[in-house]
Amino acid sequence: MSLQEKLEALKTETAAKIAAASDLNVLNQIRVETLGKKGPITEVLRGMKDLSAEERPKVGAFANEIRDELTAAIATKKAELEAAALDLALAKEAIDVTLPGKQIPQGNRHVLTQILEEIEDIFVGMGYQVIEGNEVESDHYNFQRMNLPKDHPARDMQDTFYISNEVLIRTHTSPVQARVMEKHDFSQGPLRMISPGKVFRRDTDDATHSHQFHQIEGLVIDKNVTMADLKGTLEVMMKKMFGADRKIRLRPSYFPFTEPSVEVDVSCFKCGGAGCNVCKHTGWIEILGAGMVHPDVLTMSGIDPEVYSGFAFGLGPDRVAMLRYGVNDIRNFYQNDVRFLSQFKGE
Ligand code: FA5
Repeated sequence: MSLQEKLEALKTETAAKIAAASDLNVLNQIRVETLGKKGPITEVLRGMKDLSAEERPKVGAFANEIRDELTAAIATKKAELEAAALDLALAKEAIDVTLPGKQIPQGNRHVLTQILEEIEDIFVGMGYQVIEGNEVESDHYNFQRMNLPKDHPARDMQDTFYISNEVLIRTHTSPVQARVMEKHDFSQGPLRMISPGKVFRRDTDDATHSHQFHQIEGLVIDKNVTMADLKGTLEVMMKKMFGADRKIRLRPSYFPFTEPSVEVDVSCFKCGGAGCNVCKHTGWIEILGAGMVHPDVLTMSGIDPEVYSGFAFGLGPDRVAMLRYGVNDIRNFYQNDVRFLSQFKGE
C-alpha cells in the first residue's frame, strides 16, 4: 500500500471513529491517538524520507490536508458533544414555574398575648404606664408589703410555690404595686400603672382554674381618688372588652390589701346566667378582684394615706379570653395544640 493509500485509509477510519464518539473523553482519546507525536500521521510523515524528491511534497501536502481535515472534524464533533451535554444539564435542572408553590404555614400570636395587648391598649389610652414585674418574688413583696404578715390566715387564699422560705414564684401581680409605689415621685404627677404577667398557684386545675395563669394588676394613686373612680374605670374596660350588653356585677369581698374590696363577675358565656358546668352553676364567672388601696399598704410604701388615696385591681385575662371566645376550659390555653391556637388569628 502506498503512503497516500495508507493516509486515505487512516482518514476514512478516523472520520468514522470521530462520528461514532459518544463523549468528550473518547473524542480526546481519538485526537491524541491520531494526531499526536506517536500517532499514525506522524509515522507516515517519518516514512517520507524513502520517497523520491518529486513525490515528497505531494505526499507531505496530502498528509497536512488530512491532518487539518481530521482536526476540523474533531473540533466540530467537540462542539456538538458540548452542546448536547449542555442541553442535557439544562433539561435536568429545569424548573417548572407553573407548578403550585409549597404552602408555608403562618403562625399567629397566642390568643392570651392578643388579649393582654388589647387590655394594655385600653389602659395606655387612659394614660396608664405598663410596668413589667418579676415572676420570682420575695415573700416580703408578695405578701408582707401587701398587708399579709407571715402568720396571716388569708395567705391560704393563694396556695404558694416556695423556692425557699423567703423566695417564691409570685401568686399574684400585686407585689408590683409595692415596688412601683415606693419609687413613685408624686411631684411628677399621679401614679397610674398596669402590670401584666404570669402568676402561679398550687390550685387544682379545672375548667376555670390553672396552676399557672395571667393577671393584669392596675393601680392608681392620687389625691381624692374614690371608689367611684374605680367603678367608672372598670366599666369602661368591661364595655370595651365585652360590649355594652354583657351583664356585670360587683360583689363585696375581702382582700387584706384593699378596703373596701370587691369582686367583679361577668355573666357566663355558655349558659347566659342560667347555670352550667363552666360557671359552676352560679351563672357568673369571676374575672377580677379590686378595691381601695389599704392605708397600711400606702404607709408601708412611704405614702401618706391622709394625703393620697388610690384604687387597685387584679384582672384574670385568661378568663376574659374564655368569656370573649366561648372557650369552656382554661387548660386549652396552655396545651399549645396548634389546631386550637390557630383559630385565633388576631389582626
Ligand atoms: C388576687 O390575686 C388579688 N391580688 C387581686 C387584687 C388586686 C385585688 C388588687 C384587689 C386589688 P384573686 O385571687 O381573686 O385576687 O385573683 C384575681 C383574678 O385572677 C380572679 O378574679 C380570676 O380572674 C383570676 N384567677 C384567680 N385564680 C385563678 C386560677 N387558678 N386560674 C385562672 N385565673 C385565676
